[in-house]
Amino acid sequence: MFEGIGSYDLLFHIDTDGVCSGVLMNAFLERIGKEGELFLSINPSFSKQTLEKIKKSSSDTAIFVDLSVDSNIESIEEIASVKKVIVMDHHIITNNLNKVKNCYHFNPLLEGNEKYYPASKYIFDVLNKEFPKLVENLDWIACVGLIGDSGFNIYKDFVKKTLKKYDLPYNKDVYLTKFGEFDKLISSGRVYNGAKGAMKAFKILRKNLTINEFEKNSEVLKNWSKKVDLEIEKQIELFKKEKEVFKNIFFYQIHSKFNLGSPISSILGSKYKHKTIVIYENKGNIIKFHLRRTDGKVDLSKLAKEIVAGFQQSAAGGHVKAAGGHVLEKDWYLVKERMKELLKKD
Ligand SMILES: [Mn+2]
Repeated sequence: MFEGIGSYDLLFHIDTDGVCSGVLMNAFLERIGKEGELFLSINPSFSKQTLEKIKKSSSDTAIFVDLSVDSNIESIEEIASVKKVIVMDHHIITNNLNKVKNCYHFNPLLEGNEKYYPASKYIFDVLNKEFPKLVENLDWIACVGLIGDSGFNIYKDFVKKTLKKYDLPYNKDVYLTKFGEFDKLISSGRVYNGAKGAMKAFKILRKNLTINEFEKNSEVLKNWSKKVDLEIEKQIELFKKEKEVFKNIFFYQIHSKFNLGSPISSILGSKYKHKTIVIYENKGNIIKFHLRRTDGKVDLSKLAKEIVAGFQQSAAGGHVKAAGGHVLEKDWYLVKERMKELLKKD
């Protein structure tokens, strides 16, 4: 399948797992002599402009990693009418894109593998199986990505083994290991500056494919990360005072110049394991929300889809313990009420 590629566009999710997936794919394709045209860090529900850009680019293949674009089947069909489409993802599936002509859809769930499988680890494993020599020194990038997607507990042995391989110390608090530190650096791109920041993190990582080089050349990300940390501390304090409590749900609206929804909800999710954490932010006329529930008692992917169902310009998706979505601001009140109704017996 990869042999048939002439030139490609690469689209990746803006979080750590997405950036690492993108870098793994890009490094592999460079090593087999393929050139990329367009690199874009995007969200799963991408815009019309992005669609046009991909359609018009001179590449013959569009590759999407860590993006659940199967929920956006019309756009994928449009792209597949002019070029080959490869999707490598791990999110819950809405459509099997292998049905679309010219489209190749890889997802562990399509192979009957229900185990939680962050995209960067999945892509690394797929490539490593066929081309072990080409990717053997990229294993650490898969570790960083899977930590970013909260997969550490499931892939502890792989992370331990890889730390050892590079003579790095292990710590049972994974965020105190080198790979946990790198996850924080890469995610600070998105947090500090959205898709543009994620792109910056991608560019730095793809140019620095060894641990030492990345460590040395990630000053920009280190600076962003420091600023982000201060802001996170401030927001956690505000959360304690201002959160809205309903039964076992904690609602909190963030007002910040950074994109803190995802990191704040993850921190609070692991702190309050038996609460459903709902963090939301106002972005233009849209409310973006982030859900976390670490004890697994509520299926958040299902919940997220149920609460936005039927609302205009809405989207939702994710995993059992972490999910999110967006709705128009005018509908947010109703979405909240629906959530309260669905969780009133929890
Ligand atoms: Mn992911």
